[in-house]
Amino acid sequence: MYWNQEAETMPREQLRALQDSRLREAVARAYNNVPAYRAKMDAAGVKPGDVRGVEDIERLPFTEKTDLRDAYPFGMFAAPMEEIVRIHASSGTTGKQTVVGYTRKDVDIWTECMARCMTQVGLTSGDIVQVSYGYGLFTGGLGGHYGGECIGAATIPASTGNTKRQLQLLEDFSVTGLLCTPSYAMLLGDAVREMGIADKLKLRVGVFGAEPWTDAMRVEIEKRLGLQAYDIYGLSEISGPGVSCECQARTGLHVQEDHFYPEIVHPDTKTPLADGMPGELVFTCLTKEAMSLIRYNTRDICTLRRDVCPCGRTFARMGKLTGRTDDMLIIRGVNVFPSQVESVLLGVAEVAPHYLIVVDRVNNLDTLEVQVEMTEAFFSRSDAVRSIEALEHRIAREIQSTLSVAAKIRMIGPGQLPRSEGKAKRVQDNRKLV
Ligand code: DLL
Repeated sequence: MYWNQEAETMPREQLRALQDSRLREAVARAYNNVPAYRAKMDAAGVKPGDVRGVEDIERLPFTEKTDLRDAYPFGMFAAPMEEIVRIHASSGTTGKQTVVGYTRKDVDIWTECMARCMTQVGLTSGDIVQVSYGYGLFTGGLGGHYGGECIGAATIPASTGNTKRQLQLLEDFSVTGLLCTPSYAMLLGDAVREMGIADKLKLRVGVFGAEPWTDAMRVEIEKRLGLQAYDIYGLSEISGPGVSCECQARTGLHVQEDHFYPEIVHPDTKTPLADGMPGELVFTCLTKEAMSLIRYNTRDICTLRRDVCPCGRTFARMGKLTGRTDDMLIIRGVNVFPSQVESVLLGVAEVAPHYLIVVDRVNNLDTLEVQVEMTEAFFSRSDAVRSIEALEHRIAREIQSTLSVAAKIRMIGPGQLPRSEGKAKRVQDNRKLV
């Protein structure tokens, strides 16, 4: 395992030189190994030799989530399958997943990034770390797991769910570090209160991410669990958790800039914005082998700053995310696009294509309700009333299996949902996050 901790405090000129040479390699790898990139770059009239370094990055075309969808499943891979050692996936804009691959070196670098994040929030080999992110295609569980092991912490692969067992592990194993989504941390915190076990816990550090959360939520989580809570960011396309994370100074999330080059661009014009201006966050993967992501538009909105942090790290810092410019919802840490719900509904003959997705937060847990109109034909059937419940269950099961998220389905009479003359309003998000 190579763990380049010095990189984190490298003078910025030195970092820039490293980024320049890595960018040249990344662009050449993409152009030579991924036909979709070659076509994009050819269309933009730019050849790998034209990119001398970061100063020329604006000449390169952007990559979008739809590019990954179009290349489903492996079309964006830049390494042969013999070199791929891991595959993860996350929700795409349609029913198809966004698939990501890793070579052994990619997994090592991801691990290193996670290890850095965990180190910068104060976790060490003396800690007992419970990873309560989901293990599976979602990157949270395994990302946290490898990071924990890398720093030498005793790492517990608790995964999600079964709150009672989670609390038992926290208490019996004297867990000191907790990794999970902030909403799950709130839920655990509430359960700790209810059971009156707060004084039995040894928790001191929490590393929470995968969904937006506010500073008000941080205060609540810290109170309930008796720990210091830190924000961690990442996305599967770029590697997973650990693309950036707060340090103990908590003045922004340090981007692992020796591996991921960040830009902020204007949401409409896509022109780069100065530090401090909010816009879409774009990443170029500088070292990734299995997948070359050049100027990948995350659609996440935040700011960047590049002054030196009180902690001494020189890596740029992202502000907390304030939203997204696409319609992706994050419900209990699961990415959900309204179009995925729509495609499930379109496959059900008894319902009309009129629906409303209502997202709420009840007892600190996100809830998803889908209101959908029945067709006239179904509604006028003599057994309609008796069949509604079964239909609601069938749709809920279908949504659970396609989107991996629980939904309550509510059947509405034909013509009952408000119609819009312009863009249909499909989503009502009642959560107050910012
Ligand atoms: O959520 C990876 C991850 C796992 C990050 C565990 C942190 C901790 P995806 O499922 O691909 O990957 O979702 C990525 O989630 O584009 C953001 O919109 C959102 N997101 C991730 N971290 C944060 C955060 C993982 N700290 C998408 N704050 C991203 C706000 C976040 N939103």
